[in-house]
Amino acid sequence: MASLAFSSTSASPVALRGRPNKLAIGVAQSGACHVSARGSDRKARLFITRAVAVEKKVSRFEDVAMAPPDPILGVSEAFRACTNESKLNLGVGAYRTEDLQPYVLNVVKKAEKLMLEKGENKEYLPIEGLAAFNKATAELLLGADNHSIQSQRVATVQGLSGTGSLRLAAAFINRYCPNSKVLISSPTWGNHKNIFNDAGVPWSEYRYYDPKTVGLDFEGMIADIKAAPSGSFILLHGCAHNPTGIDPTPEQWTKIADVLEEKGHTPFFDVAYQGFASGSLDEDAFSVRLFVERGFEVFVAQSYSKNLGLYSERIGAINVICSSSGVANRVKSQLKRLARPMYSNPPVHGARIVANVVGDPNLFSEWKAEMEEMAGRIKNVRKRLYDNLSQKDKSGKDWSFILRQIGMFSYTGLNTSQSENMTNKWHVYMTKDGRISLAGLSLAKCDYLADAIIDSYHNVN
Ligand code: KET
Repeated sequence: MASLAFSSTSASPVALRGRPNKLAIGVAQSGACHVSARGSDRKARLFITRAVAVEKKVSRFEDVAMAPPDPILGVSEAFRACTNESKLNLGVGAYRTEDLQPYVLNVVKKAEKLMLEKGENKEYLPIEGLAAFNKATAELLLGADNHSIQSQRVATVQGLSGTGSLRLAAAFINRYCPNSKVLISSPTWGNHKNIFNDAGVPWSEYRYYDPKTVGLDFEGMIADIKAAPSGSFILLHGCAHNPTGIDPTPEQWTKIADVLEEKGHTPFFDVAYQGFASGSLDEDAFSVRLFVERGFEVFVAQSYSKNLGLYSERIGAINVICSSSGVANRVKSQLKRLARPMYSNPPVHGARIVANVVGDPNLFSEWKAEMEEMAGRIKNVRKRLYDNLSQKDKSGKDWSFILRQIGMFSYTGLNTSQSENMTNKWHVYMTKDGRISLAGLSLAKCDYLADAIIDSYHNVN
C-alpha cells in the first residue's frame, strides 16, 4: 500500500525512481510531507504524512505495464463482452451441446452423487495427490497390464490439470537437465512456450505443419528433430494435435521413435485429448504406448479437462516412465519436492471424480459412451461445415482438409487479418492463428460460419 511506502522518513529509492513529479507533490526531499514540515507535534505530523500519502495513492507499481490479453482465454473475455445476437465463441477448446451450452457429463454427476453419499472429508491430499487417482490415470494412459506399471517404473504425480503437469515437468527438466532444450512443434498450443519460458527451459521449434499440403511436414519434422542436440526433450502431442488437428500416422510415429532413439532424445507427450480424437481411449494412447513399448523413458502430461469435461476442477497428472523402479521412486520424490513450494498439494474433488469413474466398471463404460457421443457430435459438425463450404464457395477451393483434421479444432488457414474479419464483421470469436473450435459449434450455425469463412477468405487480403 502507498501509505506504507511514504510513512517512513526516508522514501524508498525504488519508489522514487522515475516518478519525481508525483512524489514532489506529496513528499519532501527527506521523505516527510510538505504539510507536516510546519507542524511541531510529531504525532500529528505522522498522521498527516500518512493521510496525504494515502490520499495521493502513488503506487510503487506505477511502472507495471498492462499485460496483453491471453491469445486463447482472452477470446472468451471478448466474447462475453459482445452483445451481437449472432456471436459465436470458437476460441477456447471447450465442448458445448448442440444448443451451445456447457456440458456436465452424466457420469460426473453420478460420481459426485456417490462422493456426497460417502461424506468424504476435505483433508489435505499427499503432495503426490490421491493414490486411487494416480493408479487410475496411469492405467488409463498405458493400459493396466503394461509392463512399466507392473514393474513399478512409472512415477505419477497428480497435477493442476494439463497445464500444471506440464509446468511441473518443465521445472524438473530445468533442475535436473539444465543444459537440455525442449523442441516444440510449429505451430503448437500457445501456452507451451509460456510454460517453458517461465520454467527457464530453453526451447526451439521443429517443423510440423505444411500450409501447401495443409498436412504434416513430416520430412521437415524429422530433419529438425535429427538436427537437435542429442538428449533434447521432444514435445509431442499424443493425439489430436492442437491447433492443426493433424497427427502422424502409425508408420510415421514409428519413424519418429527411430529418430529419437538414434539421437538419445527423450519424448515428452502432452495428452490433453485422450478419447477425443477417435472416440476411443486406447486408440488415442497409441503413440505414448508405442514409445513406452520401445523402452524409452517418457514424460507424459495428462488432462481431464476435455475428455471428462472437468475444465475448472484442474485435474491431470504428470507421469514419468523410467527405466527402473528405483529411478521412478527418486524422480517422484523430486517432483513432490518441486510441487511443495509451488502449490503444496493438489485439489481432491476432480481426482475423486476420475478415480470413481475409471474405477467403477459401469461408470467407466458410460463414460466411454458419452465421450463417443461428444467426439461424434464434433465429427458431424465437421462434416456439415465442409458440406456448407463446398456448396456455397464457387471458387473451386478444396475444403476437404477440414474432414481430414481430427479432434476439437479445425485449422482453417485463415491469416490474422482474415481471422480478425471473422470477429469484427461476423462476431465469430476465434484465435488469430485461424484455429476454430468445432466443439463450440452447432449444426445450426454451420451455414452462418461458412458464409463468414468464405467472405473472410476471399475478400480480405
Ligand atoms: N495441452 C494442450 C495441447 C491443450 O490444448 C490444452 C488446453 C492443455 C494442454 C491444457 O489444458 P488444461 O485445462 O490445463 O488441462 N487447451 C485449451 C484451453 C487453454 O488454452 O487453456 C485450448 O487450446 O483452447
